[in-house]
Amino acid sequence: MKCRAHGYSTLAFAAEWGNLPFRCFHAETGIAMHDVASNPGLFARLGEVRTDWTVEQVRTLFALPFADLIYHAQHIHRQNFDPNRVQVSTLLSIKTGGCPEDCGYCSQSIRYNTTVEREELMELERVLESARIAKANGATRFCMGAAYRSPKPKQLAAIKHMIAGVREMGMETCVTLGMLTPDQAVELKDAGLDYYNHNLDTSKDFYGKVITTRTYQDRLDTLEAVRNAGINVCCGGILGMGESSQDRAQLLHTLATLPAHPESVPINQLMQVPGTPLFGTEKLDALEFIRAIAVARILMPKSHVRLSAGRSGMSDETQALCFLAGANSIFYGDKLLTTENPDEHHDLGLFKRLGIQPEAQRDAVDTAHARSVHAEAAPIRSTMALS
Ligand code: SAM
Ligand code: DTB
Ligand code: SF4
Repeated sequence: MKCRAHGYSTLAFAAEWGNLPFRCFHAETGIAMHDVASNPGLFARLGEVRTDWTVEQVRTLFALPFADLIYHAQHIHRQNFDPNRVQVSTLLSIKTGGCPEDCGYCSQSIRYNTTVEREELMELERVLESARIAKANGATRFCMGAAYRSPKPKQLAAIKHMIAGVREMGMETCVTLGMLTPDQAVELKDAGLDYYNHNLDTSKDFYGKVITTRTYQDRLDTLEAVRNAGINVCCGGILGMGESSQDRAQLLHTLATLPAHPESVPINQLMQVPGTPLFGTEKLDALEFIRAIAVARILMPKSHVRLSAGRSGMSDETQALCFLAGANSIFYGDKLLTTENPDEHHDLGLFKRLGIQPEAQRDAVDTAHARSVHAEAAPIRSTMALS
């Protein structure tokens, strides 16, 4: 690396940068040379897909001046993706409410007095009808969520039919059903499942303040089972639950130091549900949320970072900054699982104003194993009804 202004090599610069009168930037990467010099283990390796990040490095990224952070995130984003394409998923709650777990944010736990009514597992035909509509509206992935601690054999059998049916329509499939055993993960893979969503939710340290009925290790075990079964991993968390900036750094650090990066990283903003313990939590500064998106993009350069729950409470400008920071996936449709999402009309308008096109389905979905999906960036060809 050579400084554009001074022609110093990184090493010479490292020795002398303290004497220079202004910041120098590397000609190709735009990285500030004093950053490289003071933290070569971090900045000299930006853009590399790596799983050996330290928490200190993650905190250093969070602490960058906002413009520098966004610059790095956007640079890395462009190395791996078309910056004007966003992947579109649609979400359906196939089994709502009555969940025995105590997740402090959740509308569906039986422990909290929310307005969500308990429903049985949805009939296959109703699920497929929703999937048809989602596909007609331009979604390329259909995500089915169930309020389970973990699925029972009979439930899994029914859900496998749903997966097969949605896949037959030519959409990618994703389910989130709680904890899985390794055998259940293999069963889902055999049914044609492309992605399994299972979030870490927050840092290991803060976790106990949000959930007591399953451990952080339980979550890591399920992620391992999913990965070993050859299913793409969708794993992220929730911000704005009252966690500290250190917790946000730790969450992203844990995600980025898994044996392989999740293919999809949903970053949710807490949807505050009356009746849940986390209702009334102080709202997270939007700039902190955008920072977290940018850091996720830098740490996991080839993963899709999903701007997930919480968009209905964000301004268009905040969402635009999230896309600029490297978010390239959303949930499309006016309902998440039980809470609201921006209506389709609004999202279409936002995409149009930002010049964003929906991403076409990846060709690689048939050979869904993580590394193969990551081998190439998504094809830039939209088959979607949206424009
Ligand atoms: N019951 C399964 C489980 O928890 O593993 C799957 C469904 S659960 C609703 C999926 C994820 O949605 C949670 O792990 C959490 O990250 C996210 N989520 C749930 N309620 C939320 C809320 N109120 N705000 C933001 N994200 C939420
Ligand atoms: C994820 O990370 N976010 C989605 C999906 N995975 C399943 C769920 C968001 C749920 C928001 C609250 C609700 O609608 O109940
Ligand atoms: Fe149950 Fe999932 Fe809600 Fe936790 S997040 S209470 S496991 S539905």
